[in-house]
Amino acid sequence: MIQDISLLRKVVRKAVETTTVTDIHTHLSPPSHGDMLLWGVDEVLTYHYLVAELFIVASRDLTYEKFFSLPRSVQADLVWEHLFLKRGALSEATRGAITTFNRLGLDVAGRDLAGIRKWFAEQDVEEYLSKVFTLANIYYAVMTNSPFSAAQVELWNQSLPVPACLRTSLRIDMLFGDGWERAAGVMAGAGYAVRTEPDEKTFDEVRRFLVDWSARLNPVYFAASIGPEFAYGDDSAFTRLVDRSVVPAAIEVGVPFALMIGARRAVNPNLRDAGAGVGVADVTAINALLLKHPDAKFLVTMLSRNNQHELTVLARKFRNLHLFGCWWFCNNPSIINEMTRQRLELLGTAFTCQHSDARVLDQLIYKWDHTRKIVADILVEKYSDLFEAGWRPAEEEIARDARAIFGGSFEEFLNK
Ligand code: RAT
Ligand code: ZN
Repeated sequence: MIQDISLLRKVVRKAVETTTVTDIHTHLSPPSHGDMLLWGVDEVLTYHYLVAELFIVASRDLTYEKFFSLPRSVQADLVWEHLFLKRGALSEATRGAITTFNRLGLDVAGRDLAGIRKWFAEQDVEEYLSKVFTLANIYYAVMTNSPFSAAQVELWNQSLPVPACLRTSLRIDMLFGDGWERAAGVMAGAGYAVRTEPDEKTFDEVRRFLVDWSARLNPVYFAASIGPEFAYGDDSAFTRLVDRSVVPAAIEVGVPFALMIGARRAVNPNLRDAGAGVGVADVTAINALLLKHPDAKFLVTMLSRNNQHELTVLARKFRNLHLFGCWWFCNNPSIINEMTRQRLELLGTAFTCQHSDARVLDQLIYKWDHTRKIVADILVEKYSDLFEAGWRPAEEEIARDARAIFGGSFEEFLNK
C-alpha cells in the first residue's frame, strides 16, 4: 500500500500516462482499404474541425466552393496560413495538430511545413499505423463500418486483411429518418424482402440483414448518430425499427447498441462535413428505451454539454447503460475536465472517459495525449482526497482504475 502522498501522486500520474487505451469510436480504416484510411499532414490540417475554424477568419474571397475545389495540399496551406501563422493556434483542434507533429519528432518550433510534408512522404502506411498505435498506446480502435455504403461493401467483399488493432462496428444511421428509402433499396438489392412502406416481414428482414452483416464483420456494437429531436416510445418508424429489428438483432448477436445523440446535421450545409452543430436532446427518451429493453445493452454519448448531468444520473440507475466519450464539441479540455469529474463522482469508474473519433490516423496521438493529461490531474486529486480520508491504495489498484475508465469498464460491460 502506498503510504506517502507525493509517491501516490506520481503513481497515479504514471498509471494514466501508461495505461492502454481501448478507443471505442473512430472513423479509421485498415490500410488495405486504400484511400479510405486518411493519414498524413494534409489530412491532419484539413480535418473538418479545422475547416470550420478556417472559415470563421478567412476573407470572404475564399468561398466555400472555391476552397473545396482546391487540391488537398492547397487547402492545407490555407489552414496553416490562417490558423497557425496569422494567429495563435490556441483552439483544441489547432493545438492538436501541433501536439501530433511534435510527438512524431517533427520540427514544429521551426514552423517547417515543407519539412513535415517531406517526412510524411517517406512513411510506409503499415509501419506508420503501428507507430501511431504505439505512441498513443492503444490496444485497439473501433472503426465505423456502414453496410449501406456501396464503396465500403465492395471493399469488405474482397476480404482484405484487417490488422488486429482495428475492430469493426456496424453503423446503421441510414435505417432512420431520411436515409430509410436508400437503406431499404440497399437491403432489397441484396435480396432481403424489405419494402419502403414497412410490413411485418420488413422488420424481420432488417433484423436478418443486421445479423448477417454481423456474421461477416463481427462488430463490437451497432451504432447510430441521432439528432437532438431524438424521441422513442411513440409510433414512429424509429421506434418500430429499434424495437422490432435493431434491438432483437443486437441481442441475438450479443452486442450493445450505441447511440450518439445531439448532432444537428448541416446547420451550415456549405461547410459540408464541417457544417454540423449541436442541439439539446431529451434524456427521458433514453430512459424509456432502457426500461423497455432491459435485456439489451446501450452505449450512449451525447453532444450537448447541457445533457451531460442528466445523462450521468440516468447511468446510475441502469445496468444496461454505459456512457462513453466526450464527443466532438465536448472534446475540449474544459468540458472533458467537467464531464470526467461529474462521471467519476456519480459513477465511480463505471464509464469510458473518452473516445477519439479520429478521422485521420495521426489524430489518435493528440486526442489521447490531451485527454490523458486532463484525466491524470483529476485522478491525482481524487486519489489524494481518498488518501486524506485515510485510505491507502496499492499501485496495482491505481493501474486497474486508470485502465477501467480508458477501456477496462467497457470490456466488462461487453462481457456482463
Ligand atoms: O466527430 C466527428 O468527426 C463527426 O463528424 C462525426 O463523425 C461523428 O463523430 C459521427 O460519428 O457521426
Ligand atoms: Zn464519429
